[in-house]
Parts: sequence; structure tokens; C-alpha cells
Amino acid sequence: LPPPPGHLPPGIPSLAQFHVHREHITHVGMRALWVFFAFFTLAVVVTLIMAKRVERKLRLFHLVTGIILVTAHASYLVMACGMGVTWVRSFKHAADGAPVIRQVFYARYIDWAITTPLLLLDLALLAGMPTIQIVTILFADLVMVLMGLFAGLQDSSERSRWFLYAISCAFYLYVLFGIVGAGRKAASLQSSSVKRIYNVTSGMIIVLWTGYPIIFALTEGKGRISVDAEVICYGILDVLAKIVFGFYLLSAHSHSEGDSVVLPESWTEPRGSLRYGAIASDD
Ligand code: RET
Repeated sequence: LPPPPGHLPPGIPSLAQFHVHREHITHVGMRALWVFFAFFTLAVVVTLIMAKRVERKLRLFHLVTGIILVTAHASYLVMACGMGVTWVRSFKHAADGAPVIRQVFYARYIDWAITTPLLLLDLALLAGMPTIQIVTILFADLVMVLMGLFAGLQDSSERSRWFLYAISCAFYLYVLFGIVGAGRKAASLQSSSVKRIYNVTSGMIIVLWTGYPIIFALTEGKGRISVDAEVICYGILDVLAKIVFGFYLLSAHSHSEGDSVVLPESWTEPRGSLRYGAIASDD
């Protein structure tokens, strides 16, 4: 046992100096994580059923949406099991002057690094954007998420945390300009139903995605809201930006006959029994 304060040898700091205030998730936030996990599990099952109902060559959006939902499902499972989380110093001080450390769920950034490019891919495929523009927007989005991750983990300097945040926001703006500029231009060449679906889905992205940097600024940035509230706010946005967005796209698109994205046969049909991968069987 450490000696009681006041009985320490000279030169040894008192234990009171090591006191830190911890902001962490409680049973409310943990329960919320399990509820979001259940939502995503259900959404994966519904997507599979919806995919089975259409021809294989029309399943591109089901595939992309399915991967997005499975990733979110896995990420909520990991977080609900108490993984993918770390302690990061917050730059504020508790009422008693003690430094504050806060739990940061970095697992969600791994989720976003996979799912946000795929959500943008959904939109880009709908609009029929040129490949080079799709690649540029997807990479800008990836940089946005990675810069955000390092902003969230940066705890040696508050200024550099905000600097990384600002860079991430700049990449986010680039993505938004891509959606309203190049994306809209490509969509304007498509049928009126695709144009309408593009307007709704791109509008959803602009409104919902903007919530994420706001929550970040209030939590990892300023430490204004609790870890539980953060989990619930991100969870609601995730459900809207992944499940509601995905199902709207799937149902609206499958009702607009005639202008569905059709996969090339080589993507959906077996490659023939004569070949093992790229090598012919008699080689
Ligand atoms: C961060 C912090 C740094 C600044 C910006 C951010 C943007 C995050 C976004 C996340 C979108 C997530 C989605 C998840 C899936 O459902 C990284 C929070 C700009 C836009 C759509």
C-alpha cells in the first residue's frame, strides 16, 4: 500500500497530484450500443431478403449497401463488447482542477474509413460519374476520416488537434463540392427518376454528414457532452446515414424501371469450369 499523504518522504509528490477525472461510458451508453447493434443486424437481414428478390445482375446497390451495413454491424458489436476504445487527454480541467481523460471509441473511425467511401460510391454509381472523379472523391473522403482519427487521438497539443480537425473539414468540403458539382452534373444527364433520387440522397448526405464534425467539436474538441450522449448522437446519425439512406436508395432505385445499373455478365455469371482462376485447367 502507498504511504498516506503527508507521510511521504521529501521530494516525492503527493498522490493527490496524480488524481485525474475520467469521462467514460456508463450502462446507458453500453445499452445504446447494443440497441444500435441490433438495428444494424436487422438491416443486414432485410438487405439480404431484398437482394434475393431481384435478379443477380441488378444487385449492385444491394451489394454495396450490404457491405456498409455488415461493417457497421461489426463495429457496433466490437464497441458494445468494450473494445476499440482508448483514453485520451482532454484539454479541459475538472472543477477540482484535476486533468481530465476521456474515452474515445476509435473503432468508429475504422468503420467510417470503410463505409463512407462506399456510401459515396453508391451515390457516384447512381449519378454515373466518370471513374477518375469517383476515385478522387473516395480518396478525399478517406483522408477526411484518417485526419479525423488522428485529431481525436491527439492529446499532446490542443492546437494541433484543431489543426488536424481543420484539415479533415477541408477534405470534407472537397467531398461536398464533388457531390454538388461533378455528381450533380453527371446525374443531370440521367433520366428524371435518377435525377430525383440523386437530389434526395445527396441532400441527405449533406445534411446528415455535417452532424459528425459538429458532434466531434462538442465532444473530442470541447468536451461539452458526455460519452453516453456522444454514443447516442453518433448512433442516431449512423442509423439515418446508413440504414435510412441505404433503404431509400434500394427501394427508390428498384422502382425506377428501365434505368437500373446493370452489372456486366462476367461479374455475375460463373467463369466456366475449364478454368481455375486465371489458369486453364489443362495447363
Ligand atoms: C470527423 C472529425 C473531423 C472533421 C470531420 C469529420 C467528419 C466525419 C464524417 C463522418 C461521416 C460518417 C458517416 C458514417 C456512416 O454512417 C472525422 C468527425 C469533417 C463526415 C456518414
